[in-house]
Amino acid sequence: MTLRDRIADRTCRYGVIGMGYVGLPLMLRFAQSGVRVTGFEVDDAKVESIQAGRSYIPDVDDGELAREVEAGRIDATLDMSRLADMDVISICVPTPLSKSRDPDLSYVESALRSVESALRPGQLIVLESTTYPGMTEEMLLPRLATTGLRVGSDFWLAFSPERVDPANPRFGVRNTPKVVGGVDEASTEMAAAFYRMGIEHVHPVSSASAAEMVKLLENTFRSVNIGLVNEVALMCDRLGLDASEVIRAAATKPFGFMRFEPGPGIGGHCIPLDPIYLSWKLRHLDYRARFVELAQDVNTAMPQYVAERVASALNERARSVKGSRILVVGVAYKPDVDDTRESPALEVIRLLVERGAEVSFADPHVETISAGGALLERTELSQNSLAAADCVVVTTHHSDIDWEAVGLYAHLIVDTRGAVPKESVTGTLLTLSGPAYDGAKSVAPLVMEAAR
Ligand code: SAJ
Repeated sequence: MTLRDRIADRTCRYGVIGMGYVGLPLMLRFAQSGVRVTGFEVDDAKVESIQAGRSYIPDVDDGELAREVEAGRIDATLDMSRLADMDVISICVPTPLSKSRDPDLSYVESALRSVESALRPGQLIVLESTTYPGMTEEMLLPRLATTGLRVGSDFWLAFSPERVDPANPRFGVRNTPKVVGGVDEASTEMAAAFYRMGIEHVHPVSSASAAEMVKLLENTFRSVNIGLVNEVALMCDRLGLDASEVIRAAATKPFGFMRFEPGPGIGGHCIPLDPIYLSWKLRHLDYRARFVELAQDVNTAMPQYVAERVASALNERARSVKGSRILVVGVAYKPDVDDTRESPALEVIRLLVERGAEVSFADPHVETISAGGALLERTELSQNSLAAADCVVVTTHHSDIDWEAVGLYAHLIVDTRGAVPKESVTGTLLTLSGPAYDGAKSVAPLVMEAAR
């Protein structure tokens, strides 16, 4: 039977290297579409968890996973030699940045060594890890070709960007269109045929490099637009305007505008890193990706701006940062996730600790963080913890936080997310830009009376 036949009758064996926030949802999706899936890992805790039907990814439901494990459609292993039994292999390992902010391809290298030694005729290999345009063709193909097998006939090789959006209630693997691009036409077709088994819409492009560039465009688009609105906040502050009000009003335009929100910087595993893969590659082609680099400059400078805004807010109340008790509310990199990777809140905390503040944090999704070299346990968000703080800094606007209570009990708030409703504020509120709002001089007396 050919691979096309095995795809057509869903008897193909599917291997996913890397059971993380990309690999595990992919495994579940294809198991639920009737394919036998094996997860390959270097972390035995993950293997044990999957074998026990327990998910460690919030977007992957335990019950659904357990059903597929019990049905024998999902298993997991540390044994990379079993890749030889797979007909299709997706590589879903991290592609972080090195300390020198260059692409760190060590995880892909490691996975590639395993794939190379297991490669046999009839296999489709797909890289899903975000990388620079050209990597599949320039690095993976030559290595796999050393086996003597011919791409496009003995085996197939493609790139397909992951489009996982953690905590997104609407879009998951099944209904997020999947872009695929092969190193040749046969590989594109084979990859498209495979992904169509579990994903509603597959969008083939002409090459693996095009598919790699699609992903980088998507995330650079976000990074640049977030950088733009962050700069709008810096400009509005100098103009004495509230950037959120301006952006909210601009967003009433029903065409030709797309709303982004200023914040304390950008976090997560995609947006802060992916654009750097693009600028890194273009530098090797003697081209400076100016928008990418400018957006990085603006976005990475936001935590410093927030720390300075806190310092001047305290100064207005004759307090120095040094010795002030500061409660940071929300440390995950975006709302309603428990992930703190690259979270700008951690940089804000580090900067405030560096200035001598006594910093604590509250976040219903995160129990401990390492910031400024210390391990911090979370503080419960309560009337007492809010009232005890000289300044409350809002850095992540989780939907399950009582923002009215923050407005009611905090004396001084620097809200970088526009999360605290003004009408609830009894003390002083600063957003990312514009003048302070003094709740004590407005409706607040009634609210304060009610709170007593
Ligand atoms: N952010 C802002 N202002 C905004 C939007 C985001 O400051 O207007 C910040 C967030 O707080 C966060 C960072 O940027 O710290 C990244 O936010 P994100 O919404 O882009 O969230 P991610 O990193 O989970 O991005 C994922 C991406 N998915 C993949 O790369 C596969 C991205 O492509 C999605 O567009 C994004 O989810 C999404 O749609 O939410």
